[in-house]
Amino acid sequence: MSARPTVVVTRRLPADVEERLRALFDARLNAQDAPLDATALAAAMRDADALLPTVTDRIDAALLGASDRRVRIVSNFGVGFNNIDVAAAKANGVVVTNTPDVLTDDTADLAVTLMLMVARRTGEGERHVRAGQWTGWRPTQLLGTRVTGKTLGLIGFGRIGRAVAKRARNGFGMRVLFHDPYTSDADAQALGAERRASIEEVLHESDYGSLHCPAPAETHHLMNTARVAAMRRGAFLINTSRGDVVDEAALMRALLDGTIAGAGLDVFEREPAVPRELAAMENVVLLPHLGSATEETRVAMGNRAIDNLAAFFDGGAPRDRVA
Ligand code: 8YV
Repeated sequence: MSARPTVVVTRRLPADVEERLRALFDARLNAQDAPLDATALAAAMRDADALLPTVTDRIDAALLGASDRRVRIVSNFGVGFNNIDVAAAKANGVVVTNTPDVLTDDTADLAVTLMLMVARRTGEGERHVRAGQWTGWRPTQLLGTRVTGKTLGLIGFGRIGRAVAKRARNGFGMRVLFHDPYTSDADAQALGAERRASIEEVLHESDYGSLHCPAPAETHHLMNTARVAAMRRGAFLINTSRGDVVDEAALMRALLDGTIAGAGLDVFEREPAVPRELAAMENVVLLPHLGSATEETRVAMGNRAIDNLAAFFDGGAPRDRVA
């Protein structure tokens, strides 16, 4: 690496990651952890060689196409990169990288957590105990739905979808169905998962539906009114992908009128806003985008983002280039 490149880091990262950033680069860290507003992002694009953003930063065509832009690489902290206009990055010769692999297991664990929580009504139970309302054990109290041996339908069978399949098959003896136009049958057979030709077929046969697709424009509202209605009555929807893959209004209607039994959501259409009607429902579990939120994974994500920057500034090819 020649002169130390200037890297703007938009949010606080684990201490070890910030230390490595400081050691390698002229790192502009965000000690306050307040999201950068549009003016601050524009200044960063102008004054730095690289940007290390997160899901809370929208890196749009105006930023990427600005005539005074100095940033040459956007090293996203996250596997999903729907916060970045990748087409505009390509058009303007800006390299974009992400952080795959390192968060696969933790995100799969969280999808399973949501499935168990919503099926077994653990959120309701916990609220009940904490509120001091528990008056004693009863045979009919808070009866949930069994997970073991049921059918799980995965929409998307990439790294995270496959990790969920493994847990569901090996841990809970579930039958696993999936729809994914980009996965080979060999991958599926090794995990004992069965392909279906359409999303509707998967949903129609599944007790639990879990979303593991990326979030480009094509998957916006993939779970629309019709697809939610294609789910079994009594089924549960789990989302750890991106909020806008689900039409939240359609989902709320289906939850209210009993079209489906419940939902476990880690992501929302307009984060951090969560509709009040949704928050008032007992048959949903709501988490604040925790998929990759373990100490181990957030450090690994930071290191992966740094590795991508280091490779770029060393004149090599960043391992996780997506644009
Ligand atoms: C992160 C994620 O919390 O990697 C992703 O795509 O959604 C999460 O792991 C978030 O993206 C951090 O920027």
